[in-house]
Amino acid sequence: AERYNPHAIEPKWQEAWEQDGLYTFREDPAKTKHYALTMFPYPSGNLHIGHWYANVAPDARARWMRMRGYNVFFPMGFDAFGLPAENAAIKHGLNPATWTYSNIEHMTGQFRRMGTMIDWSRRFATCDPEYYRWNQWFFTEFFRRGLAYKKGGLVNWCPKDQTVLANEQVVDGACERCGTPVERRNLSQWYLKITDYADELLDFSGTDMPERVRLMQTNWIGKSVGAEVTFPTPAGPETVFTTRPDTLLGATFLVLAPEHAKVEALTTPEQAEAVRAYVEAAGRKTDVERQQDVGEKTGVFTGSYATHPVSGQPLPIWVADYVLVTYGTGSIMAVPAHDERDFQFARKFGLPIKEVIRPEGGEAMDPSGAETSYAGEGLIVNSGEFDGLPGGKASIAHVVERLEARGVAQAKTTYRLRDWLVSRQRYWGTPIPIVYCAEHGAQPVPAEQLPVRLPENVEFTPTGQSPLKLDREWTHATCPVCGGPAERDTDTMDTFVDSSWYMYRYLSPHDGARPFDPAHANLLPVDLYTGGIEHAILHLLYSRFWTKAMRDLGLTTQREPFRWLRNQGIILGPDGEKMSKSRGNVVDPDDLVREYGVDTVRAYLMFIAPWEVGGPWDPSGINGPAKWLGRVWALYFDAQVPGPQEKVTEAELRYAVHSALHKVTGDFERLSFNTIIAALMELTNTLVKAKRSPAFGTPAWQEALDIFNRMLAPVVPHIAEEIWTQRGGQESVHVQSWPQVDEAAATRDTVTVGVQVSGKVRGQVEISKTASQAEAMAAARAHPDVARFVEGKETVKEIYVPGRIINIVVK
Ligand code: ANZ
Repeated sequence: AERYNPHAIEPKWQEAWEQDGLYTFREDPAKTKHYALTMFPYPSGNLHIGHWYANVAPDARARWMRMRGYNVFFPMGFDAFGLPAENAAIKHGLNPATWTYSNIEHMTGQFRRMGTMIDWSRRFATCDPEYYRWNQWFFTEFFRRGLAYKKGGLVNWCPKDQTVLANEQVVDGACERCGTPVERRNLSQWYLKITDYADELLDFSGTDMPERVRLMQTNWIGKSVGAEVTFPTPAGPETVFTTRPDTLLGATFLVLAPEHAKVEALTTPEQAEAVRAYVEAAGRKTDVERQQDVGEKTGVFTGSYATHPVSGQPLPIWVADYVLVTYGTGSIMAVPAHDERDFQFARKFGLPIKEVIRPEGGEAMDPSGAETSYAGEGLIVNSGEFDGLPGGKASIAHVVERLEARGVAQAKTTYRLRDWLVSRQRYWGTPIPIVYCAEHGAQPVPAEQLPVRLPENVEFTPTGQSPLKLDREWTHATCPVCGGPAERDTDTMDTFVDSSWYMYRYLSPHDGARPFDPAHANLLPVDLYTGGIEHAILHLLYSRFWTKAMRDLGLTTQREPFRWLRNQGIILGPDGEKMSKSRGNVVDPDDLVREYGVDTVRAYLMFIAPWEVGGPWDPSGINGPAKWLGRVWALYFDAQVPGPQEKVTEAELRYAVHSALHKVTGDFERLSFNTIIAALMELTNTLVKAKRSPAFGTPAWQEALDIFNRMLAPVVPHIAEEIWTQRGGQESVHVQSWPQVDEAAATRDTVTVGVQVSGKVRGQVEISKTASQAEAMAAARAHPDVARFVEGKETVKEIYVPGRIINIVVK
């Protein structure tokens, strides 16, 4: 027979599947729906090995779900707005649209060659005006409800990309995209009110996400329960936020952020020069530098004092950059005995340290000798009427109650989460659908005038100004209220807006009347969403917010976009480093496909590592899957070698097939793709043996070939289809059902047990699972290699650990 040649079968089947519309989704009330979605790519030009790794395994699982009888919805599109298109277009002198759409065509072709069951009839790109029109529609709806608003203030500015960034796009003080340290600018920008949903976003009960993602989102939202306490000062009352109101009597000074509004008013003439110099120096530091715990604390005294609201003591007011203007109220009460930053600060500047929480049974703190603060639980001391009450982070409620009764404090919950800054000063994005009228202010563009299209002939080289400003014709608009002249907003939206709701658009990608057609809402939510973890607090948080906002607009009844989320790991270069062109360690999947064929690359990418972990690319590793498929081919198509030579019984063959089927079924369920390939390889070995055994040609043999063929279908769809057809299959193997495990055949009533003689392994015996000690010993002694070591010796002890080990100790 002919040898396995993937290049002879793969293009043929891809064409046939497409022609038959094999993967076109049709609604079917008789079946349970399954919406499987992999994060859509940015049309950068090429699918790299990471895309393959991210898409192949979810495709296998989607195919498996289909064989299990689900009506599987598996669409794909392109996340097409954003800076790379603009930068590439500037470099090549093209329009970003030209560059983007040609990449989309190329990458769709690459996806098709991957042999996925993606339904391409649902494809769209977020830069399609018929898509971004709905971004604009959402924006105007949000605006009407106060969920979108414009506000001035300090924002993050990337000097390289020449645009503002959302807080979520600043990682360690640098631009998430290009790594340039971010600057602060005072600008008026558009925000979406994600903070309205802070508490709801902390509730993960409706979505199964990896612990890591939940933790990152929880920390990002940063809910802190505490109190606000007000201190009289010469510049009026100053309120601070504290999570430890139980330490109020331990407050020995106040600290203001350098940008705090009261700094000037509180600074005495003697301190004016020092404070001015300090504030200026702090302004030159980045936020990260300021928050780093390493390095000496810095600060300066204002010369003024606040009054302690309980003790009436004067407390010096300092300015220090470890207090951030953007959190709480931008000022703190410092409790050096129980907060480490305050402790270091007090030590450095010789400020008093006063113990107010003492661990039960512990000794009093020595303020001059102590080396660190004490942040733990205990009893309140040195605090007058509060003495003896439990203190510590977990027991503030009763203290807050008392302080509230005295009118000194108020319970307060604070969040680290800030509203989502969505305006950008770049060209290639969704124009913000707002016009400004001299009389009527900011007005949303009426729905029937949407989309506000991006002007096409614009000089979009970044200048720090929105390129749309330069098109005077475009900026000119009419006020929807009075019909008078108005100016368009010239910013574009953050591209994370596009990806916040795209999973809904697949339901009706060309709907001209609404973002998506609720007639297909039964497809929601996404049942399994897969993709990288890098967007844990960007895309994955924003899309949860968007779903909740859509629900409040009455567009959906969903409260979460994804029922189940899993993240794949990363495939690294052979050097263990992240693949990148500059390192020269990039693997091109197109080259691999040309050499080995699609199915081998698919199998290898599932086999290479536990899918959720990832690992380094091993260039020689692909030979394993390549050889495996060659053996699979020979198994079905080569003539049998005459004469039985192996001892495989029908029962053993059935056991091998059904236990493998049982394992693979469970592994698909829990996304354990590498062990699926391993089990299929192992089963191949048994089948190759069985082909040269009495089991060949029996009903068990026929069953084995049929079941194995179906098991191959999700992972290596082309070779499986070829085998299926050549064996006489009429309809595609991909519309067959997943085989049923025969549980009786899948369990063996015998076990293989190792036999030791005086602790040394001498052989293995197969015995009944229910064998008695005597039966086990008899079987062991009958083994020739065991017999040699026990004969003529005195038996000291016989041990049988049922199902595991036999040990005969001799003298
Ligand atoms: C007094 C105190 C005593 C505090 C103590 C802590 C321990 P989380 O949990 O992160 O919300 N804080 C408040 N606003 C701040 C700001 N703008 N910049 C820097 N630090 C600020 O932190 C809340 C605690 O961080 C607050 O509770 C406050 O210090 C400080 F034994 O108040 B605490």
